[in-house]
Amino acid sequence: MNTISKSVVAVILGGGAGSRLYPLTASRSKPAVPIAGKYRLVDIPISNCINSNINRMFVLTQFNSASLNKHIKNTYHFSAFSTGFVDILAAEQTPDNPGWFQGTADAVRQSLRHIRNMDFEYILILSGDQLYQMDFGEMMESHKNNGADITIATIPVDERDAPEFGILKTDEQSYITSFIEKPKKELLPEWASDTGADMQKAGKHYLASMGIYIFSKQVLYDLLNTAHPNATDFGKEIIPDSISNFKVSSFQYDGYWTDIGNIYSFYEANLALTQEIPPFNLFDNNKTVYSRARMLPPAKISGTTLEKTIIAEGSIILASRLEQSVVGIRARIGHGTTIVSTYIMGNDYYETIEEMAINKERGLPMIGIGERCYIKDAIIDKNCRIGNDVRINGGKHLVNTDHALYTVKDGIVVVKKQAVLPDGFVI
Ligand code: ADQ
Ligand code: ADP
Repeated sequence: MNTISKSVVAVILGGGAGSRLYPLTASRSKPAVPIAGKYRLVDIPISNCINSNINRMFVLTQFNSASLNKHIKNTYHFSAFSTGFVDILAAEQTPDNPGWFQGTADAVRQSLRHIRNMDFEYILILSGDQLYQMDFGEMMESHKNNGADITIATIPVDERDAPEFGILKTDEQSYITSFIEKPKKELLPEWASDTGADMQKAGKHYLASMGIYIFSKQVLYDLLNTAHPNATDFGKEIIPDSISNFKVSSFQYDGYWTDIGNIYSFYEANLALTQEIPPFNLFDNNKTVYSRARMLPPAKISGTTLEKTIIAEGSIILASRLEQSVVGIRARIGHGTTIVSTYIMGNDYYETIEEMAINKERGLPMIGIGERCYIKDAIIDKNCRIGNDVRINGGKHLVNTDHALYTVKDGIVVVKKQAVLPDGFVI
């Protein structure tokens, strides 16, 4: 075990009530939401940890869904000679705590009883809904070299994004001198920083917290248990209150990093993977994104024009055209169908020929997407049955709605898990 894996334990914040990613989180916890055709959200922070030689991880989640358990159990195996593990800690009722995690700080506080007996010096706290590839070793070095109590990873952002984040200012030594959580637009002028010539040119004048923190162990205990025993949030309470009492340092990051916490940003980040040179690189020898090895057959495609499209293994595609789309594992798409700017999550299983025949008699469409459909600006959750001649025309002209079979959010149509859309259905 090298020094970083000995000294650091990572805590991945797997999500609160999960309402921002609804309906994808209707039946699964947020870390289990499928991304990029074959991964789950939680694979991103876990892979970043593994690639940074951090192999002790806790995933904090509000509820312990079957898909999250299965995924973690089947994916992250460490050898008997390693101390590595990925453990899920779901909010639990105890005699002195009746409820769920009240917020990020409360989630970590409640989990400390599981973590405290372990041997470590630093806790790395990560969000579960961000897409990025970062070497935490460099951040750890900076924390130690600066003699910091807390280090926050930061990234320059522009005026449009700044109100969504914690914004901070630093001195010449990169110590944080002030912090405001999600400032109103009117307040922004007084929060501008010198972010460097390139960033200024791109209009990125504000230094935002990435919600990635390193705490020295005792500092975190003191803050959560002694100084702020009732604080529920890092961004709203713990971090702003620490600035004047502790050495809080900024570690500025300049790679690709994006928040995928709501339907639109989740959709955009998935589709961005189809670009010729995507900002998030799945094809990197040194930064593997780990996921469950499924032993699926290769994708089988016939008669389809493919334009900027990712197709996961195990798919059977007979469609006419797929454009700027991500097609997940075991997806099935029928003849004559066109799919544009859509993320199809795929399926958990195949139907047999006999099952398809029985379902056809009953008038139930096959699992997957039928013939002559047109689907644009949509997310199709797992195991949907979309019949023939279905038309889903997403876009800003649609108003936000929540229907039994689908939800519309910011112009994106999300077809719910296992939904059955009969032949000729139109959205
Ligand atoms: P937000 O992302 O808005 O801002 P928050 O909603 O607290 O903050 O979520 C942080 C992470 O914790 C997310 O991954 C979320 O899913 C998870 N989480 C939230 N509540 C939880 C709970 N009760 N139990 C377990 N996990 C929970 C934060 C910071 C900002 C910073 C941005 C960067 O507060 O300062 O700029 O992150 O994205
Ligand atoms: P075993 O693997 O002996 O059956 P458990 O089922 O109790 O043990 O542990 C499951 C996982 O928990 C293992 O992968 C192990 O690495 C991990 N683990 C080890 N120490 C701790 C700890 N202190 N807290 C939480 N999980 C731990």
